[in-house]
Amino acid sequence: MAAGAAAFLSRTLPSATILSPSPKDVEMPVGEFIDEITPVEHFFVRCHTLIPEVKLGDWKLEIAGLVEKPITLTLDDLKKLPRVEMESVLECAGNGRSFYQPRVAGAQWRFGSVGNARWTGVRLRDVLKRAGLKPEATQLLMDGADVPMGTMPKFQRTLEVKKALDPDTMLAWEMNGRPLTPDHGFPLRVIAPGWASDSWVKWLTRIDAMDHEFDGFWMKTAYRHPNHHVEPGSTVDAKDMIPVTDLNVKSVIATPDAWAKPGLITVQGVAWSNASPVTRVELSADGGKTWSATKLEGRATKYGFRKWSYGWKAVEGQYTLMSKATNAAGQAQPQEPEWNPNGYLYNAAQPRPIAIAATAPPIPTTHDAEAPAEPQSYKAGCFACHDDNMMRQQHLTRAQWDREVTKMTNWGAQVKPEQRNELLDYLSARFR
Ligand SMILES: Nc1nc2c(c(=O)[nH]1)N[C@H]1C(S)=C(S)[C@@H](COP(=O)(O)O)O[C@H]1N2
Ligand SMILES: [Mo]
Repeated sequence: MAAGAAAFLSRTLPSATILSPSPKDVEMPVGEFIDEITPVEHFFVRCHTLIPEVKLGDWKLEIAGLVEKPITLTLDDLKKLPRVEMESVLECAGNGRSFYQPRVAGAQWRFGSVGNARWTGVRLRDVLKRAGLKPEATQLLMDGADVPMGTMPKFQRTLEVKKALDPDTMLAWEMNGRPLTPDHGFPLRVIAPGWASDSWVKWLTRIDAMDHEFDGFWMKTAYRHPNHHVEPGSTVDAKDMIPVTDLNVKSVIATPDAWAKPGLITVQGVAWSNASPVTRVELSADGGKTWSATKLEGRATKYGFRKWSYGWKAVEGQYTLMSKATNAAGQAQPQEPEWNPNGYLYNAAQPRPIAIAATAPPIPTTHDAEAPAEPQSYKAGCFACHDDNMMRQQHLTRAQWDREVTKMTNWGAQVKPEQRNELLDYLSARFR
């Protein structure tokens, strides 16, 4: 079922799958996972807000808080510091969320909220040196030019000073040799290599040195996962929820997808990891019972995509392909996903059903669930910030929709108390 839908999406939308047109959430279909460097036009986009139109002439970066000397820098000032270039994977913490069972609310990413780019900019520690961090500074509050929608809290995140001073952590103005596009944070963004991209703040305008972690929504509630194994579907004590930092080792099969003709097939894709590079990628054609080593190809970089391929002599039949990467630290992709309440850091070796046959199987069609007539509160309440796409991907229970509606009304969605029940009936009947 899921693989059929994937095949459908990658055959009809060659370069991008739109999860939400506005705020812009776009993912890269699996077929594009063949380049070591992801072209900007295929690169996923994740925004919690509308994309701000920043004019370079008005833009500046302020550094304040627990510093010896607060400073303001223009892009030209930054360009006078030693220039660095580095390749690094950028992956959303929620990548793969749609595969968790039970379902978890949020953008239903499949494989593609990840890409690898070459970033040009300066070391964050060289910039901080200009202002002089006070010894008590432990966290940096990163603020961008984006403006929240409704009454949702501003996207602000603290980055640990320890990570900020790592020589690999950067502020970048170029992506693949071109100025950042507005989608990706023009004119300046944080590069926190090896960490999930919630720490890669876009449209950066201000850094405040602090002696504690920021307690706003995007730090205190979002981007946290349990510090221990939890049973799928269970709730977790807030004190056991820790910030998402390091990425998990992971791989994707780019081709073949869903169907191929019998014969010698090159199975290929990419793998990536955290600060510990990928050392091995294995492939299974029998759903994870037996594994064979694939060939690592291309360049080995600390934080980038590593290409791999495998020559598979395939005869007619139905198979389940899986790829599994291991890094230098010995971390490997598990066969069972590590379920967590916010659906972060999915890295299970994902089963990919494939038909080996002389002709292509028919493309499956999907139908909406039977739903009651649309209540007025649906468009009035949800469409100020979303459209059908965002709701359609969710598949939530009534209790989960209840929590989402509470979150959204707290952020300014206009749903009258007397409309709440009919809205919940509608959402849970149509988008279950
Ligand atoms: N200012 C700001 N920075 C942000 C975000 C945002 O909404 N606002 N989204 C974050 C998240 S959750 C992700 S996954 C990445 C996405 O980066 P991209 O759109 O360049 O792929 O940006 C991060 N930086
Ligand atoms: Mo994200």
